[in-house]
Amino acid sequence: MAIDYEILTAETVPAYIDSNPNLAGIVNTSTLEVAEVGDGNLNLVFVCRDADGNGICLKQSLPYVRLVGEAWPLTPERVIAEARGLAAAAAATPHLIPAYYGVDEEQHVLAMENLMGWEIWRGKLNDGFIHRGVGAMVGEYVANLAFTTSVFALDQMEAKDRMVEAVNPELCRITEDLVFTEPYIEHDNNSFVDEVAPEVAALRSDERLRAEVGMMKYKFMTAAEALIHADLHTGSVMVMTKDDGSGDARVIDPEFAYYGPVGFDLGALFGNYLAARARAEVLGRPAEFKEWLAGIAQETWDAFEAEMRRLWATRPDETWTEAFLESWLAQIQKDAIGFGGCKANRRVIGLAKVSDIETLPPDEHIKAAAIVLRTAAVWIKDRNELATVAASNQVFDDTVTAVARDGVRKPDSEI
Ligand code: SR1
Ligand code: MG
Repeated sequence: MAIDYEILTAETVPAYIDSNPNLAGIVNTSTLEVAEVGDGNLNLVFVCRDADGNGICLKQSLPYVRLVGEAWPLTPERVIAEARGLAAAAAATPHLIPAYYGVDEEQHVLAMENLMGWEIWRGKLNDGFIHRGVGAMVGEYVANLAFTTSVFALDQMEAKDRMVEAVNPELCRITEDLVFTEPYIEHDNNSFVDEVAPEVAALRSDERLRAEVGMMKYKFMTAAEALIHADLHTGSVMVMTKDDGSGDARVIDPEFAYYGPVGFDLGALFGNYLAARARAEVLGRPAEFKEWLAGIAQETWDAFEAEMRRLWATRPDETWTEAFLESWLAQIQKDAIGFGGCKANRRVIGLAKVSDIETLPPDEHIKAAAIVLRTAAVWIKDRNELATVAASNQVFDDTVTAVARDGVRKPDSEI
């Protein structure tokens, strides 16, 4: 593959910073320590710290999917979508994202605060750490990003301009394929152990489920409600523990950002909470951790709803009435449950799995996979009847009970 821009390395980063006037004065490059820490699926990430303790983080888009290699080309222009997502969040919730230092569109590099001492939420959930308040913070982030970029807040012409400018087809196609299509068909990107195959077969032969997944995909592809993060899993949230013992959060990585359904961001969180809950269940984590985790989706929803109600009072256009808000919130909650199911299934069956499930010992892995897939299937099919996060949590509890009682599906089993 011919690459027409310089791919950074830990060795070349100091000179790159020196050559970029926008980055002058943030760190002392003569004492800079640089480490490439990208453990995501797409990019290079360099965390840098100088001898005085000042930091910067550079993220560079490769012209292909890092997880797969040059065989899967992908536009490095995605860095512009990420810059757009960061800028919108900086305007709406600056306290919930890293400080943003700008984008280099030629070298496809984004510069931001080095969140020193912060850690990826997924890893902390995997290890059984409680960060109280973080669920609410991500709900607050989703509401503010959604409201401030939607027709609820913007002039109708500006909203259309922003929607056009934020079209992100290559990244959306990844989600369309990996989340909504591939898990439900035979595809080379899928993989799962033999013991999970009967659970996957049950999903694939469920015509109603397939139709409802199609409805969710259709909404993802057509409902341009607001600028959404569009990849808001627990690996896109960094956390730390504050001095008072509560948690703090920063949302990162909005390179999939586009105008899409608001429920998709909440669903991404719900689907990943589901994976974390399944892990906690099969590992028999302490009750305090499991109880906190059991309440996290509700905490996120409650914060989202409260923030939307607060922001609603600022809307300039009285077309959007109080009664409209009630209907809209009810619809978003149903969408979030359905999208949550779609996001969970792909992480068990398709490409780009999650460590919550993948790092479990074999027997626990199989049980957790079954819990996730069965819960997710009900969320997708029955989202309109479930209607609330509380009801979706009950589906999880019932599924845990059923898997403990009956075991996982065997080939040709009737469960
Ligand atoms: C080929 S990219 C795989 C996944 O990584 C990103 O984090 C998104 O979740 C995407 O679906
Ligand atoms: Mg990402």
